[in-house]
Amino acid sequence: MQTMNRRTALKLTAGAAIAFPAILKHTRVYAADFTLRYANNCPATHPLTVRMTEAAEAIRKETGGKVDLQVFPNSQLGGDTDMLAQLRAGALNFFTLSPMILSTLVPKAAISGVGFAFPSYDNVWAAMDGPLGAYVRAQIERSGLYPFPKIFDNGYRQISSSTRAIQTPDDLKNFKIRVPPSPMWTSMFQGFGAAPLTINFSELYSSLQTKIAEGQENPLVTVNSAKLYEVQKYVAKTNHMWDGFWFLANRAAWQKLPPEVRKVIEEQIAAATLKERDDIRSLNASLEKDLTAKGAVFNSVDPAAFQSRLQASGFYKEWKGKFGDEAWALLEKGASRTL
Ligand code: X2X
Repeated sequence: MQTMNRRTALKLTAGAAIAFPAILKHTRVYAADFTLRYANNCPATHPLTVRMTEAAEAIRKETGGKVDLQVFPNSQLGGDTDMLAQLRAGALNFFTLSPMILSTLVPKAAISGVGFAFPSYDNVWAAMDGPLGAYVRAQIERSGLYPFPKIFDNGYRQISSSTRAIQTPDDLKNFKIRVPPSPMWTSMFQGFGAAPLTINFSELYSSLQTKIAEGQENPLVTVNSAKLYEVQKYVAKTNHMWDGFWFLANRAAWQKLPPEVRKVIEEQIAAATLKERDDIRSLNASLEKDLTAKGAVFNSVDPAAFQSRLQASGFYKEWKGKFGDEAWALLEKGASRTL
């Protein structure tokens, strides 16, 4: 394939005098003042990637082309643990990460992922946009990262399997289930009696395809956008935990940006977050039908049976001890229940 650099392209088109200004605009001859890199683990069609791509465009427009926010979706730059290291080193400016995986760096960040904590989205947003979120953000700040005020949604998580339907907690016995890298995730599935395997999302599809793992757990939006239905058959509607994505910045690089640039970015990310939350909520409600049409076999479960298995395993006692009374009290208040 023949390639053309920008200068050649300009020379070629400069002859067409009338079209020149329009071409200038579209070929972006002037480099941006700030080239910023954002990455995530989500496929191109996932609402997080869709809304972040829109936000990048809005930021470019609002800053008159000064800010070029480049979006690298789909674990293009590596798995979550790699991308977190890149963010800390400054190779990435921004990264969205599950609080549970972030807990490998900021242990208390995992508090929002305690199993069966939030009975509804009303509880989730009141807690995460309120006192619990503020507590976690203060913990994250100590690590050299800057968390944006609002967390994106990942969704309520469901268990899928290629080998058997998960109807009761007993069906999880010795079940080879992939979990993301995070001590509490491993502990939770050990509590159910399963055999959890820690695997980054970037390796999830292949681990299911090769049957290294029999199953996994993710919101339906992810089962659909990452095409996990191609390598999974059963989906149990466990809603065993809510999960989000903190929008994280490398703090040193963030603070170097002029205040007016930071303001535009904060506003656009906040708008993208609210739209993404709506997308996830409505998609998760409608996807059962689409996934069934693609061959998935759904079943409901009694969540209380799963939660009491966790209780009996000592999961809540252990994690309450690890998080401490202050964090636990904020979680219980946000969830409006005693755990
Ligand atoms: O790794 C996962 O399963 C995912 C996509 O849900 C997270 O980022 C936590």
